[in-house]
Amino acid sequence: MNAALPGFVPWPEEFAARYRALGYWTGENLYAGLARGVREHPERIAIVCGERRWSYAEFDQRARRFAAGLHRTGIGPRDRVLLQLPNIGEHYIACHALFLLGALPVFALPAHRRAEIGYFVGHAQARACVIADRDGDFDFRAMIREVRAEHACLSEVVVVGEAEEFRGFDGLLDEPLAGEGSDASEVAFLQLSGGSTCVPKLIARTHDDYLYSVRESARICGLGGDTVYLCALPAAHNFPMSSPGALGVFHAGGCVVLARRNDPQSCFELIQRERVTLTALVPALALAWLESRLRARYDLSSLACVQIGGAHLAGEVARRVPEAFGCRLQQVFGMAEGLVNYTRAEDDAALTLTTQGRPISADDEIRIVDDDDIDVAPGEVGHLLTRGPYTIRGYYRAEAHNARAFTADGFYRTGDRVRRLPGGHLIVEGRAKDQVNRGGEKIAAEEVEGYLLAHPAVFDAALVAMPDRWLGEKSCAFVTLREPAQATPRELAQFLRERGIAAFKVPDRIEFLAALPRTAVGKIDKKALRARFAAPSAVPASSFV
Ligand code: OOB
Repeated sequence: MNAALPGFVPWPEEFAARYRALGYWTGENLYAGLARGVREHPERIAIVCGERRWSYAEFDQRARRFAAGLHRTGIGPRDRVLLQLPNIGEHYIACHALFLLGALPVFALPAHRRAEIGYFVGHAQARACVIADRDGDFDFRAMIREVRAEHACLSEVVVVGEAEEFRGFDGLLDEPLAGEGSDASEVAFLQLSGGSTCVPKLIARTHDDYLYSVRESARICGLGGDTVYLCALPAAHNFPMSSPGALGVFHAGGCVVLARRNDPQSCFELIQRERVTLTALVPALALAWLESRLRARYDLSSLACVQIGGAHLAGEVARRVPEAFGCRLQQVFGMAEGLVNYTRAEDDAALTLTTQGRPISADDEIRIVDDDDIDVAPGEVGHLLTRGPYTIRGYYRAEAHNARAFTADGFYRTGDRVRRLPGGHLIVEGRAKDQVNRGGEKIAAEEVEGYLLAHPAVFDAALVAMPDRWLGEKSCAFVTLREPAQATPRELAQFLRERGIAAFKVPDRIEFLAALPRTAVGKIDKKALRARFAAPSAVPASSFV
């Protein structure tokens, strides 16, 4: 049993025993899928990245060689290693090398900047990081220099590309490390939560629990050796990683094709060239692909299924998918904290188009409750609470927050408002958490409000979602100033950028008000602020940043 990583909240022993007895937790670790691939079909292609094609045997060798190199620098079991890579093969090499070592990847997204990366490194006490040299004109090495100046724990920096004073990724490849990987009851990695609080939360997932969700996802989605999966979303996100994502594909012996960019042309080219059978999109991306006239110029007939999840999928967009792509639509409603729901191949059109699916596991416990945690009547809308064999029991090192985010008996408060059909399918009706879901990218309102409040001219700030045709939601900050005309929207946006936050968190619009509306108890009335968007003419266009 887990002499757990400090800060990890384990399942109570009776639950863990039950999940093992039921065969959910098998004791296999996340390296096992790759190890099996090498045994059973070493020559089969596992990863396509640009012109590079790696077989399972080559993938395994590279992961073992990288693990050996990392080991030589002193990285070992339970050490945290921040991973921030674009969609390139090195991402999977690094993460499997860490699984083999029993070290923990901390999965950052390429969009994250100094503020987020600094926080993750500090909170996880990361000893090393693996980054790319640059992305367009953004230099990750320069960012890491700044992060390192504040976090002495970060002793090793590995760079894919021009390493400058750091270690080069390829230079670290050494004689392959033997071994099978770590104890499956251990924490395997730290994933980021979309969050709704002032600081992002880290999610610790174990090999046992995660592999269960990967294995079942691969089965539910019908993956096999002939699956060719296009990874169009950022590879480190939970959806393209495990629902069923790349890990599901490796588990099933299929092939993952990495899309460096996810614009229609780049992806259509890859789908045609590699005969892609499956991909996962957020609704905003699905809409961009649907609207693209380039669609007719490519042979997309290999597609068997397009998965859509991560944010609300409008019914009219859902309806267009099967015909436009000549394939099945699968809705996915998941969360990095655990619970994942899928519509199934056997579901009729109505279920597929209008629901977000049903849970993976018979042991995913679902409660739908009112504001007082009382179960609502069947079919009514309420807050979704969940507990199960792959849903965390607490965030990593977040004791005070955990007391609010989980019930006393261990249910996770998802912050989503749902209703359930008699067959168990869930329909996401909205959310109670204070978050903006900007095309699948989650923005915690409190976090951005905190950045705004740090500006000397800002007296108060409230971030809310505003509807957007392409992204579903964009963010609008309503701000009151200490003195009128002390700052412009443009200056505030620039101020946020200079604080080093991900670009998607900078409000799409900043609006000045004389006072923020308040509820009877004196809280900022975000509902009233959101209602302003019902009459768009009420908001002057000059406030765009
Ligand atoms: C996925 O994971 P996260 O952690 O980025 O975000 C989770 C949240 C959910 O709590 C919900 O608010 C929203 O994203 N969400 C959806 C949705 N899928 C996720 N809202 C409406 N409809 C959907 N289909 O986003 C994620 C993780 C694994 C698989 C798929 C998505």
